[in-house]
Amino acid sequence: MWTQDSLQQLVRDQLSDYLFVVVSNREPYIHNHVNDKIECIVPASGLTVALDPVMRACGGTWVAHGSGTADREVVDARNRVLVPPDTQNYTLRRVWLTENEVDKYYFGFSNETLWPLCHIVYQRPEFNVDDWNTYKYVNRLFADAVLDEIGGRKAFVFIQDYHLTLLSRMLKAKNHRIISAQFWHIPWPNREAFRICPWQNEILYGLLGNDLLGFHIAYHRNNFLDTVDRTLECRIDYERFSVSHADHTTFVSPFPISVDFDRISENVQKPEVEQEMTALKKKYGLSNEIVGIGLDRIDYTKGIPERLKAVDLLLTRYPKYKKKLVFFQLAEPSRIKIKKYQDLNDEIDNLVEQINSKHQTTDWKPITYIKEHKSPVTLRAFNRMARFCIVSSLHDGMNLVAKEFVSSRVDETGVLILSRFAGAARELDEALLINPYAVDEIAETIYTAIEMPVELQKKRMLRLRHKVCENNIYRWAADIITELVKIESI
Ligand code: GDG
Repeated sequence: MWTQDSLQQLVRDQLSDYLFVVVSNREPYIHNHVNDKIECIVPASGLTVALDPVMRACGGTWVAHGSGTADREVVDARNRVLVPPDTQNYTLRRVWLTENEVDKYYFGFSNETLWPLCHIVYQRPEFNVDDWNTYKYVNRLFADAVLDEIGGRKAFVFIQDYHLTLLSRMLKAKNHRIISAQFWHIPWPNREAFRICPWQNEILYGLLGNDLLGFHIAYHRNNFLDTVDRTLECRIDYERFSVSHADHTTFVSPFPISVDFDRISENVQKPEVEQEMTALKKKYGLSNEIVGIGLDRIDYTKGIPERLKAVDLLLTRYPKYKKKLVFFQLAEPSRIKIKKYQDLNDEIDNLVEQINSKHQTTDWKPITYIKEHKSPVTLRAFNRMARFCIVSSLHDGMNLVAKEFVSSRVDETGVLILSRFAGAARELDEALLINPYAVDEIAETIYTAIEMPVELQKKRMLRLRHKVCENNIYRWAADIITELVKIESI
C-alpha cells in the first residue's frame, strides 16, 4: 500500500540527485482579495487536487500561472511563495500572463481548441492561428520560468496536461540534464477526431519530447499511439509501448489518477464536518429526506443537464418521491468567458427553474442549485449526507468526484451512479454504471439507487473503497516515478 511516507522514501531513494519540478497551468493555491483581506483558496480543479498531496510528500517546486487578484502581493522577488499556507511543504513559482495571453492561450487554444478536440461531446473546436501563436509563446514563458528554477541542475520535470504540449522540447533544448514526464489529464480521442487539428504534427512532436507520457487508461494510450502512427514518421514498439521519433524514445503508459483516500476518510470524520452537516440540514430544512448530489465544475462535458432531466423524469414517473427527495447540484462556474460555457450556465439555470416549478410544493422543491465555490469542509459534509451521487460525464479523463465520494463514505453506505464514459468507470465497476445520454436510463438508475437495501449498498461500497484505498494518489505518483527511473537506467 502506497502512503505519503513511502512515496517520500521512494523520492529520497531514487530522485535525490534531481530537483523535482511540477508544471501546470492552474496553480494549487490562489490568493484573492476578499473584502480588504487576502484569502487563499483551493481551486476546483481535478489536476491540482490530485497533485497537491504528491507535492506535500515530495517537496520541490510547482510552476504555474498566477491567476489570483492578490497573487503578486504574497510572492518574493523571484515570484515564489511557500504552500500550503499551513504546512509550507513546497514552493509555488508563479508565472505572470497578460489578459490577452490568457484569452488566447488559455481560453482560446487550450479550452476552445484542445478541450473540445479531445472530449467527444460534439462541440466543434475552434482553430484560430492567433490563439495558436500565443499558445506557443506562453509555452516559452513557462519554459523560461522552469529553466530559471532549475538553473542548469539535474531535474525531473513533471508536466501537466494539454496547456503545455510544447514544453518538454523547449526545456531539453536548453538543459539536456532534464528528464521529463507529462501526464494527460483528459481523454485522447481516436485519430479521426484528432486529425482535424491543423497543428497536430507540432503538438505530437512536442509531446514526444518527453521521456514518459501518461494517460488515465489504456484506451487513451492506444488512441494516442494510433494517432502518432498515422501522423508522424516514427517507430512504435507495441511490446514496450514506446515511440521512437527524431532520435528520441518516449514510453507511453496508463496511470489511473486518484485521490488521497486516507486523508479524505480521516477529514470527513472531523468535528467541523459534523457541524457543517448540522448547519446544512438546518439551512435547507432537511430531516429525513433522501439526499442526492452532483458536484462539478460547470462544463459541457460533465452531463449536468442530462442528470437534471433525469431527476425530472424520475419524479414524473415515481411521484411517491415528491417531498421525499432533494437533489443538490453543487456547481462551480468555470471558463465563463467562453460563449459555450455562458450558454450552458443559462441552460442549467432555466432547467432548474422549470423542473422546480413543475414539481415543487409550498414547502419543498426537488432541486437545490448551489452555484458558487465551496470550501472542502462543505463538500465533505455533502458527500457524507448523500444517499447517492451522480457523475454523468459525457466524456471524462478520470473524474475525481466519484473517487472522493467513495473515500468519504466511512459509513460504507451510499450509491455511486457513474457514467460509462468517465475513465473512473474502468476501475469502479461496482458503481451503478449509466449511459449519460440516456435520460431514461439515468432516471431508472436513480430509482435503483434509492431503493437499494443497505446490505447491498455496503457490499458494493466496501469493494469500491477497497479499490480507491489501494489505488490511491500515492500509488499513481509512485508508479510514474518508478517507471521513469526504469527508463533512465535502460
Ligand atoms: C481533469 C479531468 C480528471 C468541484 N467544485 C468545487 C471543488 N471541486 C473539486 C472536486 C474535484 C475537482 O474539483 C474536479 O475534479 P474532476 O476530476 O471531476 O474534473 P476536472 O476538473 O475536469 O479535472 C478529469 C482530473 O483532471 C484529474 O486528472 O479526473 O477527468 O477532466 O476534486 O471536488 N473544490 C472546491 N470547491 C468547489 O466548489 N474546493
